[in-house]
Amino acid sequence: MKLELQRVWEQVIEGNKAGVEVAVRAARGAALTPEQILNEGLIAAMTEVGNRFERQEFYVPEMLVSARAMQAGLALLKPQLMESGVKAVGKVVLGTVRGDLHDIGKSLVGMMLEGAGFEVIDLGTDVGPEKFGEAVRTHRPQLVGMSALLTTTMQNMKSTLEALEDLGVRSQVKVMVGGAPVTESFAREIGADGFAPDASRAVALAKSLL
Ligand code: B1M
Repeated sequence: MKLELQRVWEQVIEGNKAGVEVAVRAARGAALTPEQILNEGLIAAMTEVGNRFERQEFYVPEMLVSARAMQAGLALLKPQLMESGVKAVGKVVLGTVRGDLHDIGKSLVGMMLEGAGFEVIDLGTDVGPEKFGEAVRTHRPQLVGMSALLTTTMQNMKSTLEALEDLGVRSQVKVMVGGAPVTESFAREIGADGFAPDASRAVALAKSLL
């Protein structure tokens, strides 16, 4: 791994927000692309944080400081990750499902969708089925995007889809799902219209669903 990327990786693991900012700027200065810094630096580090959590070398506070540090790096990359000057191609209501507080992946998906010209209404985290339904009625999007990071909360994607049916708005929108434990077959099983494993493929999927 390039030294600059190694530095980004280390600073996220250490949860050093200021250190991540310095390292991301240095990586940009060394002509590394935003995608390289994101995938091989920031995201790779969060994967390692998760592994350490599983091995009980890290606990929730360490995960949290690493997440904050990663978000600081992400904020610096945001302008470059977003393509500029693209007209609104569609509207997406996006959120992390009920019971789930993980927001980095969802925010990244939102950022990339905005960059590709979508208007994104980000409902945040811990979004219940009724709130998704209400947002569809109010904002009339073409797409609904749900994110889940826990095997327990991914089940709430199904209840959200059911709520959209009950409210009579399911046929008005295409629903896409994603998040670490979510798979293509799970998406099919619950009746979603599509699944994407990462943010750039979420953009491609959103475009194809329109
Ligand atoms: Co949590 N956590 N966490 N955590 N956390 C995981 C998810 C875990 C895998 C860690 C582990 O054990 N290895 C594990 C889940 C196990 C499981 O369910 N099988 C776990 C656990 C157990 C927990 C708690 C229960 C811990 C506890 O309290 N005992 C707790 C739950 C809280 C809750 O939500 N109710 C918890 C808490 C937290 C923090 C709050 C400390 C923090 C989140 C902070 C925040 O988001 N602001 C946190 C973190 C940081 C993680 C890890 C380390 C990193 C997640 C992350 O941000 N990844 C994570 C381990 C891991 O994933 N390796 C872990 C980077 C991000 C860019 O990737 O979110 O996957 P990701 O998003 C990707 C794709 O999935 C996809 O695109 C994104 C970009 O490529 N994608 C979509 C995501 N959403 C999409 C939507 C789409 C399409 C694609 O369409 C709409």
